[in-house]
Amino acid sequence: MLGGPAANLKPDGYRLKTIDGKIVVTGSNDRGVLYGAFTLLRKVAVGEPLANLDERQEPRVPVRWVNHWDNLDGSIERGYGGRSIFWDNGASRADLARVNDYGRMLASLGINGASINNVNVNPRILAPDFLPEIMRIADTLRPWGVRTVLSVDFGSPQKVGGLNTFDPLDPKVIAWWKAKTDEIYRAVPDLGGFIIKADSEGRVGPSAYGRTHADAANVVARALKPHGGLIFYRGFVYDNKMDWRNLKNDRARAADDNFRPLDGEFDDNVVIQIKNGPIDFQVREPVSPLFGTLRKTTQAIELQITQEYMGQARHTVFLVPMWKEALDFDLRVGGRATPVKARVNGVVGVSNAGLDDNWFGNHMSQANLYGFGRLAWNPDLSARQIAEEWTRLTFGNDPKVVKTIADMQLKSWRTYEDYTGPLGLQTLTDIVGNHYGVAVEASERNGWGQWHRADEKGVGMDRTVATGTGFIGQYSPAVARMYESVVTCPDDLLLFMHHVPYSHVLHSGKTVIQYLYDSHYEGAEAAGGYVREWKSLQSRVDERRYQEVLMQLEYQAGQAEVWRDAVSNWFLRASGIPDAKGRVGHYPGRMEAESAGLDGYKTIDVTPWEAASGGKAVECPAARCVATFRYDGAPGIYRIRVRYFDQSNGAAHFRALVGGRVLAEWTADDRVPTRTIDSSSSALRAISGIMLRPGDEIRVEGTPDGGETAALDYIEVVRDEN
Ligand code: GCW
Repeated sequence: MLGGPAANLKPDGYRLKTIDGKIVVTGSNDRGVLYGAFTLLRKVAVGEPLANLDERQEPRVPVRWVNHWDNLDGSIERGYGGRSIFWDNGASRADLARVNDYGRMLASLGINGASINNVNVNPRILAPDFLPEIMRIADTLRPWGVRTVLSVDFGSPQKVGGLNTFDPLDPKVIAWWKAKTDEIYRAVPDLGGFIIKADSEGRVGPSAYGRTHADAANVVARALKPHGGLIFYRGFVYDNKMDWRNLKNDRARAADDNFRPLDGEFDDNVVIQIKNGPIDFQVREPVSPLFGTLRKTTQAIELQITQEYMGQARHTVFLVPMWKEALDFDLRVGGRATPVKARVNGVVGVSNAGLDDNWFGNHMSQANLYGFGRLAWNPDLSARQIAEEWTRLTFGNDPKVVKTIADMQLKSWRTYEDYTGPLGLQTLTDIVGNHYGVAVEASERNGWGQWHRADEKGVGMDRTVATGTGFIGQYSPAVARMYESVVTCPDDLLLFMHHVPYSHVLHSGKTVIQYLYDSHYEGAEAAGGYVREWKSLQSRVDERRYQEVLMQLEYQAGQAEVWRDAVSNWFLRASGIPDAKGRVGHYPGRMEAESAGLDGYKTIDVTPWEAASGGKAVECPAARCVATFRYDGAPGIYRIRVRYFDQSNGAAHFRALVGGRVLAEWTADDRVPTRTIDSSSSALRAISGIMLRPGDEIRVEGTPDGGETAALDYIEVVRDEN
């Protein structure tokens, strides 16, 4: 039964109450009633008792939005779940059924707005003839209480308006924004507002006219004001052509340096949208100091649901524990308890769901949208509660399933950090390329400012006030004191804040270099453990999803080894300090392809060298090539692991044989973000239960296809655990 408006509830709040055996849902507005109904459904699904319900729920913040980085051609920037649900070929998608489903999913989480186009804006979004396309999408989202929001280009007055300027103080420009905004609101009266990325990564902004971000935000804010619209102006402003040789330069400073002087100059419907960390959605960052700096400006936190630097939905990484750390972080403003969650009026998530059945390209990644919505509503929920709820709603209430999946999700961020960038190194990925595979030096010696400054003596960015970039001084005195000293700086952020020798001893008692080795082995081991844990759920999870998740986890475990070997070898070479446990550089059972008998295959150097074992691989320049390995170990039953390369520009074919008998054949047709032989294309095929005797010949045959050269890295003969 649905009741009418309830008094004393914040907008979107609701109440659930059992009265005379009936459940009454009352809401402060339509949305509240809808949210109450969804909460009731959730309670039914997870098996909560309904007999004596009496619950009031109110959202912590009024703005709970998702952002999409969808391009009008249907592609998605940093999207891993297929093509856009909104756009296709320059117009709204003919069939918007998935937008309707998406709106329902958002409503079930209490999310009340969605921006539907990339912050790297195609200015056509504001062209007069494009308005019907926006209306179709807004009409589809509206029944779910989801307001449509548009990303707009700050140069629009010139690019679509035909003016000769976009100077925010020019009366023609002011009039243009007003007229354009009025026109949009006539078509979409409940539009949430606009998002602007200006003066950032090649987008135009107020700097073109020597104006400030406040001038820029306010001109748009004033056009939105009569309609109740908000402008979300992104704090993600930095110089991507910074001189890396200057040790005082620091991208982490940028947001605070840019916006601190403007506090108090923004109109009241301007919201500064600040990424959780000062760099860019890395696996570990401190919170942005800007959350503490702005006192007279409304702010929102921007979290990234899409797993750009977090394994791109090929790795299971549950982000709720990370987001909670950011939301709970105490900024100590004015010496008083000031958690980030108390400073923000909005929580925004970069969602990038796509047309794939599972929305994100990986079943487990859906938990991140779920968790985002739940935290946006109530940041005090525990990560475990969210993980368990999601698992129950997604895979059912079998206690073993719930525990196994929730446990895996809850440790997955730490695991990923362990093998991709511990101690505050940030994600050691290819930051100038696909942001996916490992490339330790990709962040150095360029203008992007994601430096970690590793050399033969030490590692880490000195961001101290005393000797470094001064970034730490942007925090309140209490927080700055904690980070400024290596004695009190937490190990997890040590290399984000300090440059130390490899022999520096952490609070844990380990040296930095040994921690780097150990964490990579532990992370890879944990990723391998997920496969075993998942296998214990066979027949408890439906077969299709069981197999799909199994494949994903096996792949992740294989990639974790690539990361482990690449990062640990890179630091071994840089530091010259061996692994105290003797693992790095020693791989029992491994036989390099470049040392095998090669028929047709040619040895090549791989770039970066750490992406392949021994820095080399073999590739096939002919129609078919063969690599022959001789087994010399003890007789027994073994697993043969073939590490090969699977790029996106072909589907090479492989066969593995022992003594002329075919053990396995496969086609390398995985979806990976690279066309070259590197860590992103590194792939693993494991063949179990193989009887081997000394002197046996193991042959791997490769047949290239398209641009893919059937390249091989190594094979490993290991004891079979099955
Ligand atoms: O993390 C970076 C991404 C860009 C993105 C940018 C931003 C939309 O690599 O793809 O652009 O951040 O947040 O604006």
